[in-house]
Amino acid sequence: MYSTSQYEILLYLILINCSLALTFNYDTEHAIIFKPHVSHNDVHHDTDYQAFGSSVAMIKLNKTTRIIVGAPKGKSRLIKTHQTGLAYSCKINQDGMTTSCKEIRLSTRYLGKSFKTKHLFTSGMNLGLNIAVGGSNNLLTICGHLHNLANQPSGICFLVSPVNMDIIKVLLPKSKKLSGSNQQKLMGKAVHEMFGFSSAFTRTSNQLIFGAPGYDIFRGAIYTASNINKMSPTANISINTINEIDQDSYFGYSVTTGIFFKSQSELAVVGAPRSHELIGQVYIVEINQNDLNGNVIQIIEGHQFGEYFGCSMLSIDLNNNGYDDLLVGAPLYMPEHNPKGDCGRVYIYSSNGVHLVQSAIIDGDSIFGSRFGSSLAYIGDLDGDSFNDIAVGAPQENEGSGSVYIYSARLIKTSKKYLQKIDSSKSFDLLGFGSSIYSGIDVDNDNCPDLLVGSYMSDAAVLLKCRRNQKLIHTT
Ligand SMILES: [Ca+2]
Ligand SMILES: [Ca+2]
Ligand SMILES: [Ca+2]
Repeated sequence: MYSTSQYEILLYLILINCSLALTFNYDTEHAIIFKPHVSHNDVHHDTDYQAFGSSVAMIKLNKTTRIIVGAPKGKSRLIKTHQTGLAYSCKINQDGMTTSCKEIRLSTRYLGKSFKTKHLFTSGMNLGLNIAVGGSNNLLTICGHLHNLANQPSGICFLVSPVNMDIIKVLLPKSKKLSGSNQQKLMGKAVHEMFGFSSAFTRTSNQLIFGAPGYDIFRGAIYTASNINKMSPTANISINTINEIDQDSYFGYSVTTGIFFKSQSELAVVGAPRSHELIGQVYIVEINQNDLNGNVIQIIEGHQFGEYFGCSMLSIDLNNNGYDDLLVGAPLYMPEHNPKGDCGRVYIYSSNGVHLVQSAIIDGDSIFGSRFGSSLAYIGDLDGDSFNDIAVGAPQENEGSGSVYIYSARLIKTSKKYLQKIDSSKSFDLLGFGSSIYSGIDVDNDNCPDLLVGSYMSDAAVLLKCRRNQKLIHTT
């Protein structure tokens, strides 16, 4: 037993080390799971794998949230061409627990006679593998990077109004001759340009950046579409390449944009995970609306042969210094102590106003085969310290079930410990959980953004609601 004075000292020690704080985490017990719609009259069968969850997004219209899920291997009920892929719009039913997902009926009525429907949708185009949300009107891009018509580079994206799901613009790569032929060949096989494999809306102007990692035998390129708000079914599109990049670099595998430097201009960030002899590179380039070689502002090199540096990226101000920081995923990174490989890692670069310099590294639990860093997302401020926080996907962790790690950005530099790990093998028994992540939208209007996670190997997407959590936290 403690004497009174001893008890007071003990209580004092507890109080100086801990404080009562309002924190948040994600509620795995009441997760809401979305699956693609399958009806008895349908051409679908339960066994038809759709890769539903390869991409996820949310759009808030008034107070209602649309959950968007891409299924690039699915068969469209609305488009007669075999297996184009598709995107679903999902909702939570009134009971608050069950869900329904319907194919997004992409309407071509706005396009008039500019395009024939049969030319817009081609078999095996992987529609829905890449979905992005942005622009001043919260528009949606849905891409099919393997869309293919004769004598045309491959890939197509649709700019879609989320209100009525009309296609308001068709975005196509430029039909221009490359080294004498549009039909590029490698080892006797045609090589796709893969326009729309990645895409990003600019924040400060109404432009779109698209990655085309297959361009010129996988040298890769980016395209910029301007005037996306103009009432026209097409956009001005320009291509930017980088002269120094070798073939097979996959420049354009991932794209994002950010304001990193004192100039305050918004720059494009382009991942090239196979460049520099498989070390991988990330290029910071000016967004250019002329068909030019890109003006490179900074190149960030990968660190390890084959780590797939630049596979995923996220640009967000983590340290509140007014400049965006850059997170770069390297999901095939192999630590020295675990030579089995594919543990994955995320590198964080912060700006001093002039350059981006490496400021931290996160590894998750460094589990063999987990592919930590395959996906990255901004999640808002989860722990209430006024710094932005992040989620990192490790979709192959625990023999393919997958996990999502939640980090407080402020704590990354010092502890590297995550706030929460959402482990599919413990909570949902889904496969490929964490292949895609989207947040920043508050679905249930409780002032805390909720988390949507794709689980493409199980044809599922999981909505995890943010939950208030009052507890003692250590402050020293
Ligand atoms: Ca910053
Ligand atoms: Ca925070
Ligand atoms: Ca919420």
